[in-house]
Amino acid sequence: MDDLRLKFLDLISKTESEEALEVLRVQALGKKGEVSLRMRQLGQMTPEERREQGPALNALKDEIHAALVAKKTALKNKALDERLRNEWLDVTLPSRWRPRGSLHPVSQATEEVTAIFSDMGFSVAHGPRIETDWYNFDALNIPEHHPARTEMDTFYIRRAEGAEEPPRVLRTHTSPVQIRAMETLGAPLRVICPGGVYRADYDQTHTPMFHQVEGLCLDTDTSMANLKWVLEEFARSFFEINNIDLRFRASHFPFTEPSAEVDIRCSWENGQLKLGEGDDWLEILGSGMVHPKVIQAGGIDPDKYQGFAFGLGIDRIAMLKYGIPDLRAFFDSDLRWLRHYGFSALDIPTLHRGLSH
Ligand code: 2U9
Repeated sequence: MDDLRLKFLDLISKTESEEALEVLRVQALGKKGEVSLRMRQLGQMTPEERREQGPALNALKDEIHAALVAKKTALKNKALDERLRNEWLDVTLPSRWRPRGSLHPVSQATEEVTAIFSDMGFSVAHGPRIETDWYNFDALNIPEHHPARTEMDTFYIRRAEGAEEPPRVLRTHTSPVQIRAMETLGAPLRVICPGGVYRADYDQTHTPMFHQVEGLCLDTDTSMANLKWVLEEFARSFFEINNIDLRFRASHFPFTEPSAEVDIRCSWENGQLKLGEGDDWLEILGSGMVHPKVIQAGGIDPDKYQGFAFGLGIDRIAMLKYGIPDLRAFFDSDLRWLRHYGFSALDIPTLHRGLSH
């Protein structure tokens, strides 16, 4: 019995894993284990022998069991110590200083345009990209069969045969958002509406989805002079050049009367575009005094309020400002392009810090 005791206590003390410890337990105390076998032999002994051997065997069984439990606890503690040594984290280390992602030039330009117009007292409004043809066309003085409906290469939403609901389109401009703003906010009103718009057109300078910012200012005493000042101030701030020169060219849009397209003075030297100098002109936006029928459609009295509106392509002015040559790359999701032309998400444009520095 002493041999058995020494053997198992020695084996248990040398064991290095919980699995090996379990094998030892079965070997000693399991049904067919060596200690259990001895217990079973008690039956064949004389009563005197049994009286002597019985308690000794029970004590051996308890001792081995206690050694197994103690060793198991020691192994568990050792494993925990090991994990604590390896799996540590220094929470006092500084966080990664540069985010991996970057802002798309369209997002950056939208933020910059918004900062400029916010400073002039314009609020920002958003609206649905799927619109009824009333909000997209009729309310903007573009009646059925008006050529502008086809000129805008409209995507129509398919309707069930004999459907009752009005025809719906992917908005071709953000103008419907301004109709909705007139309905909900009333006049006086200063609002800009940035967002994606859709036209069925695809070549080097057109994509079927692009981005616009449109602006609307309604009051009792607004004129073309206010429009000119606002757009000049905008161009100076956005392109970050002081000697900006704009040219207002008479044009025609159904929603404004009179209407003007606006060009910016520029020069092209060795393929390099410079704004504010030279003898060339580059078209950057469209504008005009809002047509009385459009003010009426927005639920506002055109005899009391008048105002101006303008619209510009964000993708286009982003290309001009950041020197991006191809519009289609805007929508390719090419990570190398995004890394090259993207902006830091932490550089939020503000007028006092400089918009894009
Ligand atoms: C309301 C009243 C008037 C918005 C305007 C333009 C002129 C214009 C183009 C610029 C480039 C579209 O992205 S583009 O192709 N836009 O020329 N947009 S006036 O006039 C409005 C809008 C809403 C209620």
